[in-house]
Amino acid sequence: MRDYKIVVLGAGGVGKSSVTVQFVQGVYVESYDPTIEDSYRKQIEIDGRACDLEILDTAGVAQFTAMRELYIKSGKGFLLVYSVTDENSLKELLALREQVLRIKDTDNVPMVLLGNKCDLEEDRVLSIEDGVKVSQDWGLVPFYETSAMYKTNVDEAFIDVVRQIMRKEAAISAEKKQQKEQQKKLQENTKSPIEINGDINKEKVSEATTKTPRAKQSAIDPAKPKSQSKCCTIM
Ligand SMILES: Nc1nc2c(ncn2[C@@H]2O[C@H](COP(=O)(O)OP(=O)(O)O)[C@@H](O)[C@H]2O)c(=O)[nH]1
Ligand SMILES: [Mg+2]
Repeated sequence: MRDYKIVVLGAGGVGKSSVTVQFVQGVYVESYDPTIEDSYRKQIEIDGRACDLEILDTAGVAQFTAMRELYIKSGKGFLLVYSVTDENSLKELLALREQVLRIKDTDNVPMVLLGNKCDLEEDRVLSIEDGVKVSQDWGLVPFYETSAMYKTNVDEAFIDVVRQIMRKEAAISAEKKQQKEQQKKLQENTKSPIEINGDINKEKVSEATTKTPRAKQSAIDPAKPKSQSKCCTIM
Protein backbone atom coordinates (compact mmCIF):
# COMPACT_ATOMS: atom_id res chain seq x y z
CA MET A 1 0.00 0.00 0.00
CA ARG A 2 1.26 3.45 -0.87
CA ASP A 3 2.10 5.88 1.93
CA TYR A 4 0.99 9.51 1.69
CA LYS A 5 2.24 12.07 4.17
CA ILE A 6 -0.05 15.07 4.48
CA VAL A 7 0.57 18.13 6.65
CA VAL A 8 -2.22 20.44 7.85
CA LEU A 9 -1.00 24.00 8.28
CA GLY A 10 -2.66 27.25 9.35
CA ALA A 11 -3.03 29.81 12.12
CA GLY A 12 -4.25 28.79 15.59
CA GLY A 13 -8.01 28.35 15.93
CA VAL A 14 -8.89 28.07 12.24
CA GLY A 15 -10.05 24.47 12.65
CA LYS A 16 -7.06 22.34 11.64
CA SER A 17 -7.73 19.76 14.35
CA SER A 18 -11.49 19.78 13.74
CA VAL A 19 -11.05 19.26 9.99
CA THR A 20 -8.49 16.49 10.54
CA VAL A 21 -10.50 14.64 13.19
CA GLN A 22 -13.67 14.99 11.11
CA PHE A 23 -11.90 13.43 8.12
CA VAL A 24 -10.16 10.65 10.07
CA GLN A 25 -12.79 9.75 12.65
CA GLY A 26 -15.99 11.24 11.25
CA VAL A 27 -16.76 13.24 14.38
CA TYR A 28 -16.83 16.93 15.17
CA VAL A 29 -14.81 17.94 18.21
CA GLU A 30 -16.25 21.07 19.83
CA SER A 31 -13.09 22.04 21.68
CA TYR A 32 -9.67 20.64 21.00
CA ASP A 33 -6.46 21.45 22.85
CA PRO A 34 -4.84 24.09 20.59
CA THR A 35 -1.33 23.07 21.60
CA ILE A 36 -1.70 19.44 20.58
CA GLU A 37 0.24 18.41 17.53
CA ASP A 38 -0.67 14.91 16.52
CA SER A 39 -0.42 12.55 13.64
CA TYR A 40 -3.26 10.33 12.41
CA ARG A 41 -3.47 7.40 10.04
CA LYS A 42 -6.31 6.59 7.74
CA GLN A 43 -6.61 3.99 5.02
CA ILE A 44 -8.86 4.77 2.10
CA GLU A 45 -9.28 3.76 -1.49
CA ILE A 46 -8.89 6.50 -4.06
CA ASP A 47 -9.43 5.78 -7.77
CA GLY A 48 -9.16 2.05 -7.08
CA ARG A 49 -5.92 2.34 -5.16
CA ALA A 50 -5.47 1.55 -1.49
CA CYS A 51 -3.81 4.51 0.21
CA ASP A 52 -2.33 4.75 3.66
CA LEU A 53 -2.57 8.37 4.73
CA GLU A 54 -0.44 9.80 7.49
CA ILE A 55 -1.85 13.19 8.47
CA LEU A 56 0.02 15.59 10.69
CA ASP A 57 -2.21 18.11 12.47
CA THR A 58 0.21 20.88 13.38
CA ALA A 59 0.06 23.46 16.17
CA GLY A 60 1.96 26.60 17.11
CA VAL A 61 2.77 27.93 13.67
CA ALA A 62 3.52 31.44 14.93
CA GLN A 63 7.22 30.79 15.29
CA PHE A 64 9.54 28.96 12.99
CA THR A 65 11.02 25.80 14.42
CA ALA A 66 13.51 23.23 13.20
CA MET A 67 10.78 20.69 13.83
CA ARG A 68 8.50 22.42 11.33
CA GLU A 69 11.24 22.44 8.72
CA LEU A 70 11.56 18.69 9.21
CA TYR A 71 7.90 17.87 8.75
CA ILE A 72 7.54 20.17 5.79
CA LYS A 73 10.51 18.36 4.26
CA SER A 74 8.95 14.96 4.76
CA GLY A 75 5.38 16.03 3.87
CA LYS A 76 4.19 15.14 0.37
CA GLY A 77 0.99 17.20 0.34
CA PHE A 78 -0.28 20.20 2.29
CA LEU A 79 -3.65 21.48 3.46
CA LEU A 80 -3.40 25.21 4.02
CA VAL A 81 -6.28 26.25 6.26
CA TYR A 82 -7.68 29.67 7.13
CA SER A 83 -10.99 30.64 8.70
CA VAL A 84 -13.56 32.72 6.77
CA THR A 85 -14.22 34.49 10.11
CA ASP A 86 -10.61 35.64 10.55
CA GLU A 87 -8.93 37.92 8.03
CA ASN A 88 -5.49 37.55 9.60
CA SER A 89 -5.59 33.79 9.25
CA LEU A 90 -5.56 34.16 5.47
CA LYS A 91 -2.65 36.60 5.63
CA GLU A 92 -0.70 34.15 7.78
CA LEU A 93 -1.14 31.51 5.11
CA LEU A 94 0.80 33.55 2.56
CA ALA A 95 3.93 33.35 4.72
CA LEU A 96 3.32 29.67 5.42
CA ARG A 97 3.06 28.83 1.75
CA GLU A 98 6.28 30.74 1.05
CA GLN A 99 7.96 28.67 3.71
CA VAL A 100 6.72 25.40 2.19
CA LEU A 101 7.92 26.38 -1.30
CA ARG A 102 11.28 27.53 0.03
CA ILE A 103 11.88 24.34 2.02
CA LYS A 104 10.68 22.14 -0.85
CA ASP A 105 12.71 24.26 -3.28
CA THR A 106 10.04 23.99 -5.99
CA ASP A 107 6.75 25.62 -7.03
CA ASN A 108 5.24 22.26 -7.80
CA VAL A 109 4.02 21.15 -4.38
CA PRO A 110 0.71 19.27 -3.99
CA MET A 111 -1.54 21.51 -1.90
CA VAL A 112 -5.10 22.71 -1.35
CA LEU A 113 -6.43 25.94 0.13
CA LEU A 114 -9.21 25.61 2.71
CA GLY A 115 -11.50 28.42 3.88
CA ASN A 116 -12.95 26.72 6.97
CA LYS A 117 -15.99 27.57 9.16
CA CYS A 118 -18.12 28.41 6.13
CA ASP A 119 -21.19 27.53 8.22
CA LEU A 120 -20.67 30.68 10.30
CA GLU A 121 -22.35 33.01 7.78
CA GLU A 122 -22.98 35.77 10.35
CA ASP A 123 -19.35 35.94 11.45
CA ARG A 124 -17.94 35.69 7.97
CA VAL A 125 -15.46 38.46 7.04
CA LEU A 126 -13.91 36.76 4.00
CA SER A 127 -15.95 35.99 0.88
CA ILE A 128 -15.59 33.07 -1.53
CA GLU A 129 -14.04 35.57 -3.97
CA ASP A 130 -11.28 36.34 -1.44
CA GLY A 131 -10.35 32.65 -1.41
CA VAL A 132 -10.60 32.37 -5.20
CA LYS A 133 -8.28 35.38 -5.55
CA VAL A 134 -5.61 33.76 -3.36
CA SER A 135 -5.97 30.47 -5.22
CA GLN A 136 -5.40 32.34 -8.51
CA ASP A 137 -2.40 34.17 -7.10
CA TRP A 138 -0.96 30.79 -6.15
CA GLY A 139 -1.27 29.42 -9.68
CA LEU A 140 -4.78 27.93 -9.33
CA VAL A 141 -4.23 25.90 -6.21
CA PRO A 142 -7.52 23.99 -5.65
CA PHE A 143 -9.72 25.93 -3.21
CA TYR A 144 -12.51 24.62 -0.98
CA GLU A 145 -14.71 26.38 1.53
CA THR A 146 -15.17 23.82 4.30
CA SER A 147 -17.09 23.28 7.47
CA ALA A 148 -15.56 20.84 9.93
CA MET A 149 -18.81 21.09 11.87
CA TYR A 150 -20.99 19.82 8.99
CA LYS A 151 -18.24 17.90 7.17
CA THR A 152 -18.69 20.09 4.11
CA ASN A 153 -15.95 19.50 1.50
CA VAL A 154 -13.68 17.90 4.09
CA ASP A 155 -13.25 14.53 2.33
CA GLU A 156 -13.06 16.30 -1.03
CA ALA A 157 -10.12 18.47 0.11
CA PHE A 158 -8.08 15.53 1.45
CA ILE A 159 -8.79 13.39 -1.62
CA ASP A 160 -7.79 16.27 -3.88
CA VAL A 161 -4.36 16.59 -2.30
CA VAL A 162 -3.79 12.80 -2.44
CA ARG A 163 -4.67 12.80 -6.14
CA GLN A 164 -2.17 15.60 -6.71
CA ILE A 165 0.53 13.53 -4.96
CA MET A 166 -0.39 10.48 -7.09
CA ARG A 167 -0.15 12.49 -10.30
CA LYS A 168 3.18 13.97 -9.31
CA GLU A 169 4.63 10.56 -8.40
CA ALA A 170 3.33 9.01 -11.62
CA ALA A 171 4.98 11.76 -13.66
CA ILE A 172 8.28 11.29 -11.82
CA SER A 173 8.32 7.51 -12.24
CA ALA A 174 7.39 7.80 -15.94
CA GLU A 175 10.30 10.18 -16.39
CA LYS A 176 12.67 7.81 -14.56
CA LYS A 177 11.50 4.86 -16.66
CA GLN A 178 12.08 6.82 -19.83
CA GLN A 179 15.58 7.78 -18.71
CA LYS A 180 16.37 4.12 -17.89
CA GLU A 181 15.15 2.96 -21.30
CA GLN A 182 17.26 5.61 -23.03
CA GLN A 183 20.32 4.57 -21.05
CA LYS A 184 19.72 0.90 -21.87
CA LYS A 185 19.36 1.67 -25.57
CA LEU A 186 22.51 3.73 -25.51
CA GLN A 187 24.48 0.93 -23.86
CA GLU A 188 23.17 -1.65 -26.34
CA ASN A 189 24.06 0.53 -29.30
CA THR A 190 27.62 1.11 -28.15
CA LYS A 191 28.37 -2.45 -26.92
CA SER A 192 27.11 -4.98 -29.45
CA PRO A 193 29.26 -4.45 -32.60
CA ILE A 194 32.60 -4.40 -30.80
CA GLU A 195 33.00 -7.99 -29.58
CA ILE A 196 32.77 -10.90 -31.98
CA ASN A 197 33.51 -14.36 -30.46
CA GLY A 198 35.45 -12.72 -27.67
CA ASP A 199 37.91 -11.01 -30.10
CA ILE A 200 38.03 -7.34 -30.57
CA ASN A 201 37.34 -6.49 -34.19
CA LYS A 202 39.26 -3.33 -34.98
CA GLU A 203 37.14 -2.40 -37.95
CA LYS A 204 34.00 -2.70 -35.87
CA VAL A 205 35.54 -0.68 -33.06
CA SER A 206 36.06 2.32 -35.30
CA GLU A 207 32.62 1.84 -36.83
CA ALA A 208 31.07 1.65 -33.41
CA THR A 209 32.92 4.75 -32.31
CA THR A 210 31.69 6.73 -35.27
CA LYS A 211 28.21 5.41 -34.77
CA THR A 212 27.95 6.46 -31.15
CA PRO A 213 26.80 10.06 -31.64
CA ARG A 214 24.04 8.93 -33.98
CA ALA A 215 22.96 6.27 -31.52
CA LYS A 216 22.80 8.91 -28.81
CA GLN A 217 20.71 11.12 -31.00
CA SER A 218 18.13 8.47 -31.74
CA ALA A 219 17.97 7.42 -28.10
CA ILE A 220 16.76 10.84 -27.07
CA ASP A 221 14.51 11.25 -30.06
CA PRO A 222 11.61 13.39 -28.75
CA ALA A 223 9.33 11.88 -31.37
CA LYS A 224 9.25 8.63 -29.37
CA PRO A 225 8.28 9.48 -25.80
CA LYS A 226 7.34 5.84 -25.15
CA SER A 227 6.37 6.02 -21.50
CA GLN A 228 5.22 9.62 -21.40
CA SER A 229 1.57 8.82 -21.94
CA LYS A 230 1.62 6.92 -18.64
CA CYS A 231 1.59 10.07 -16.57
CA CYS A 232 -1.87 10.95 -17.84
CA THR A 233 -3.61 7.69 -16.96
CA ILE A 234 -3.88 8.23 -13.21
CA MET A 235 -6.37 11.16 -13.27
N1 LIG B 1 -18.74 26.69 13.48
C1 LIG B 1 -17.58 26.06 13.26
N2 LIG B 1 -16.65 26.00 14.20
C2 LIG B 1 -15.49 25.35 13.94
C3 LIG B 1 -15.23 24.75 12.69
N3 LIG B 1 -14.00 24.20 12.72
C4 LIG B 1 -13.52 24.44 13.95
N4 LIG B 1 -14.39 25.12 14.69
C5 LIG B 1 -14.22 25.55 16.08
O1 LIG B 1 -13.11 26.44 16.13
C6 LIG B 1 -12.35 26.24 17.31
C7 LIG B 1 -10.89 25.95 16.93
O2 LIG B 1 -10.84 24.71 16.22
P1 LIG B 1 -9.52 23.79 16.22
O3 LIG B 1 -9.81 22.66 15.35
O4 LIG B 1 -9.08 23.50 17.61
O5 LIG B 1 -8.50 24.80 15.55
P2 LIG B 1 -6.90 24.61 15.32
O6 LIG B 1 -6.23 25.43 16.39
O7 LIG B 1 -6.64 25.18 13.98
O8 LIG B 1 -6.59 23.17 15.42
C8 LIG B 1 -13.03 25.06 18.07
O9 LIG B 1 -13.85 25.59 19.07
C9 LIG B 1 -13.84 24.40 16.99
O10 LIG B 1 -14.97 23.78 17.52
C10 LIG B 1 -16.26 24.85 11.69
O11 LIG B 1 -16.14 24.37 10.54
N5 LIG B 1 -17.40 25.51 12.03
MG1 LIG C 1 -5.30 22.16 16.72
